[in-house]
Amino acid sequence: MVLKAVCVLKGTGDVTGTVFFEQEGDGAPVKLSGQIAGLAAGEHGFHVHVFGDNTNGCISAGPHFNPHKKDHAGPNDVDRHVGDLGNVTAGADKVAKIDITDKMLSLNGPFSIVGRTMVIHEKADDLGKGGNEESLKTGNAGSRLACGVIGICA
Ligand SMILES: *[C@@H]1O[C@H](CO)[C@@H](O)[C@H](O)[C@H]1NC(C)=O
Ligand SMILES: [Cu+2]
Ligand SMILES: [Zn+2]
Repeated sequence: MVLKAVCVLKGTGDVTGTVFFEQEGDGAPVKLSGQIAGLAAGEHGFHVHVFGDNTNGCISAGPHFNPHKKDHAGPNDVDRHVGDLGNVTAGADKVAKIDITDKMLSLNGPFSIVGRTMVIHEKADDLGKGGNEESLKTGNAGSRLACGVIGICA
């Protein structure tokens, strides 16, 4: 059973972050905490992408983690990508505090996010409500500012 995981996010610019994950057991919600710094003030899309591959930077992480073949949506939608966590909001200090509890993510079982990549984006995620095709894939969240692989920790 994996109870704790961590992700250190880095990119080609100033954005850096650390996200901690905790799950009390398989089937329990996952609690995310931590912070991401160096962001423009405002909302930034935040997702789990399918591959734990950063060989060519964050682009190698591939699309959103979507094992159930759904359209992109928001974290409170029943039909969504497993990786859809919506937005985090940076303040005037350029820091976004992460405090998310998610019922669809898991650190265990066949749809575990361990070994996949967290990505923080340039723009706000429109949660699939943008009215165009890209909205149903990426939420129009723009480029990938920083990313990191989710790893097991003590
Ligand atoms: C971004 O996601 C957050 C969290 O799900 C949501 O509250 C907010 O409305 C979203 N922003 C946009 C522009 O859709
Ligand atoms: Cu993303
Ligand atoms: Zn998505």
